[in-house]
Amino acid sequence: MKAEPGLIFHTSSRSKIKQHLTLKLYNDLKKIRTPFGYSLDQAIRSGIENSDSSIGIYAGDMESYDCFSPVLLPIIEDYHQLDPGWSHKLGMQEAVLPDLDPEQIFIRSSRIRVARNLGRFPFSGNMNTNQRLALEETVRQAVKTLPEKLSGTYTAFTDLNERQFNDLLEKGLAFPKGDRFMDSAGINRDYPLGRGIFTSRDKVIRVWVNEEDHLRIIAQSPGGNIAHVFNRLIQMVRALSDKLDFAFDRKKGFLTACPTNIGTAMRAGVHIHLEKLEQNPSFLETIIREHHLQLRGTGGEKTAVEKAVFDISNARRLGISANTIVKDLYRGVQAIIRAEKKSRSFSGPGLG
Ligand code: CIR
Repeated sequence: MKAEPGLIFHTSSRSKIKQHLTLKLYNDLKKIRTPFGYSLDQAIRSGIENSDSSIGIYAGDMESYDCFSPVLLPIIEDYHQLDPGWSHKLGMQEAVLPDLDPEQIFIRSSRIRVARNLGRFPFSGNMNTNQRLALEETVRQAVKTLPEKLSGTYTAFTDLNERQFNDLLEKGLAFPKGDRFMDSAGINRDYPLGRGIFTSRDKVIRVWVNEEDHLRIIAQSPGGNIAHVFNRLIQMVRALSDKLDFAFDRKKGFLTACPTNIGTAMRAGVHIHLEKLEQNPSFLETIIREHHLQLRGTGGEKTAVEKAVFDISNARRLGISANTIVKDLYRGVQAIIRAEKKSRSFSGPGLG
């Protein structure tokens, strides 16, 4: 039988979409259009064009999750390793946890982000220029009326000259154009138009507008005070959800462009310097796995580890609450610091 043109995934591809999209399923779903006109061919384009995709599918709106559920659900259950009867778990309450690294020896910074999308707009890869600008305007108005303790400034990237923009990029404040996976999905279209960043006055909170998701709400602070970062994030998420209607499903949680992010849509992590454990990767991996964490390179996804600074964050996002994610991270990083301290003391002073 001749394969449909849209089904020619590269033979080397190990993506979830290749594993789960049978020809029959493709034929069943190919004529469907979501209310914002998104098709399966658009959804899987990134996986076709990038043979090294790990997932290979993006949602074009919240309805994509219903329209393409015969292929998206198995991918979600496989990626998130869900048990039968799984469901999003509510629970995002202020936490009280001592600083993980009060002497600031190991942890460079703590960062927690959630992704949010607005249900009444198509998602990033499926937006036209006007929709992207309208979304930006909606967010710009919403952040103007935040309570005093959350207030700050919104900067549209197109309002900056090249020097100002590069300066923000270097400081990690602006976000660059997305990678080739996002490019194939249409997420980079019109960049930097319609993109911008809100920064709170205390600089702990940032909101990226129109990156992979409509909003990435981020709280970040130097050191290991994870509870402080989490609590600031919660305040901002609550304030914004009073003003904006986030795409949400009772079973799947918060809906995002990439199915790997649905549920809590949260990544909670630290940048941590591990000069000894770097030399013992299998031991580090064991602790990471025990605590349901994930190791990434210094610059995040698909980057290398530089100068022994690891990005360690939660591997689970769906089927557990935001508070459990923070607890997992906390206990995991505690165990990692204990192991790193032990290895440093075995080497003796001045040897490491
Ligand atoms: C891919 O399929 O490789 C890209 N679309 C990126 C997937 C994103 N995230 C992930 O694996 N956590």
